[in-house]
Amino acid sequence: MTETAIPSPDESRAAIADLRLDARLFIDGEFREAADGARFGTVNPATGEQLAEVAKGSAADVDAAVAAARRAADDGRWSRRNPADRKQILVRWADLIEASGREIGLIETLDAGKPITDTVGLDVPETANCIRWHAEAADKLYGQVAPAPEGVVATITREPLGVVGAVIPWNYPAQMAAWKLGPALATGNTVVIKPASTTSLSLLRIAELGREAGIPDGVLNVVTGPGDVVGEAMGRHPGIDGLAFTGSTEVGRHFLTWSAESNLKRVLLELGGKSPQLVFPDVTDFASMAANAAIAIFWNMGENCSAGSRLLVHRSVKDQVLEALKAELEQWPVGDPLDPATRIGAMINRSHMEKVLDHIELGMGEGARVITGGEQILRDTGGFFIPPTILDNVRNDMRVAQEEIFGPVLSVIEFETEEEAVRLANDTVYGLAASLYTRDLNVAHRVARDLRAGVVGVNAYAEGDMTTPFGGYKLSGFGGHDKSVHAHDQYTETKTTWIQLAPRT
Ligand code: TAP
Repeated sequence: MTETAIPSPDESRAAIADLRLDARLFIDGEFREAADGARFGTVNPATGEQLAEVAKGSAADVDAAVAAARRAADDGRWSRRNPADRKQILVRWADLIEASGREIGLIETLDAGKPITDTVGLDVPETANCIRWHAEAADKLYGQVAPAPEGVVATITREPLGVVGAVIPWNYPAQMAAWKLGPALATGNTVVIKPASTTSLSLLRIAELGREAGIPDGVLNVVTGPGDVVGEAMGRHPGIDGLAFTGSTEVGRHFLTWSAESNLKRVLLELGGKSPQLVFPDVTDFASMAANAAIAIFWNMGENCSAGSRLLVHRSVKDQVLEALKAELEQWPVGDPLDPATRIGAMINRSHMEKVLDHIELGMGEGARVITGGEQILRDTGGFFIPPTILDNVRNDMRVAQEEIFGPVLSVIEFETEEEAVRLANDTVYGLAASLYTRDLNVAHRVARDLRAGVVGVNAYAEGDMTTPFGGYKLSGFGGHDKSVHAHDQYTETKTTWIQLAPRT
């Protein structure tokens, strides 16, 4: 992986002047307007100004994309291709994405308000890395031969589902696309993918690079447009064999219903969270703990499904923990996402910012005390900025401790015993991630085992890497995992072939 230098604000501004944003649908290898010619405007959340006019797809466009994907699935132009060729094309695609790191990162920063240091330095490299990782597995995963009786050869092989639909969120637009596209394409599926309406642009550029890399027409199709139109049409479509969704639990449930009411397509859901961070009394390196805890909740403006939004702290160390967190936050400047020093950019849009501010008010009404942040700042920019906010005196039964806020808001809750900490941590409808801080190996292993969460970090905020699966328990997920070879399983069917051999004559 080559490292891309983060552009200076002047370099970014010069690049913006040269940006070519194609905001049309990408179907059957070409850009085209929506069937009815409709478009919708998107806004740069750091300035409140209009950024682009994006094609507003409809059910007719979903039909066209699924038809193209179906033709490509049926004629085997991708699924029956030598897996080594598929690998080569996808690796080339990853290389092109990496080489366009500054451009794609800039697009995401403008579209989503994310700091340029994160988009260019993390999100785009991770997008390329994800596609490359799955591509490289394409010609390395074997089928099985079953221990069948004499005279029989029984093989167990994996075959692509066919046409995969993906509906993805706005918080990591390119990366979430890669988490679906990498394994779905590496295993030979064709795909129809819908980005979030607020953040369609980077995926369209990535799809264009896919064509340049040699992905055949019809194999990768992008339909932009509103979730309740395009997303629902995909969820109900009889021509889609599997549907991978990342977003809210509420919308995720609909996909299960639509699957049940249509063709029983396989549904994979990666949903919300209210993840706990547990700090035990034997912690001594408060600075390191606070640095990790801050990343867990404030990275990406807290717009992160695995955000560690509940800090469960042993009563005896609470003061030190809060002091360390306040000191850590001095290194988290909020502001212009184009400034490489910025660590907290803008919230995705005005309505989401208002929802987050309402939650802060709600928490105060429930008895919480704001010890830092709590209000919109930088109003004169026209953008939607909320600084890191810490709410003290929270009880786990308050709404701020139970509802996913999806913003830079940390609720601090005290505990006395290990049992109580585990009980509070698990007292949530979600179960995506958790982190715990202790120097005692016994506590670490006991608690990690007791936590009902799909990803547990010990002495770190950790989601693992491409080699480890990502997904949640309870209302945080359903049907499978993103990343690792586990993701390959979910985009494939299992086939048994039972071959009866004639006896030797
Ligand atoms: P969702 O509404 O769930 O949006 C996620 C994706 O689903 C987007 O592509 C969206 O399209 C689409 N969608 C929306 N309504 C749909 C519908 N009725 N039928 C089919 N597809 C639909 O999430 P959001 O509005 O972006 O955020 C709401 C909350 O969801 C957040 O506050 C947060 O709690 C949670 N969320 C979680 C995650 C993760 S990573 N788990 C990510 C984002 C949001 P449009 O963009 O066109 O609406």
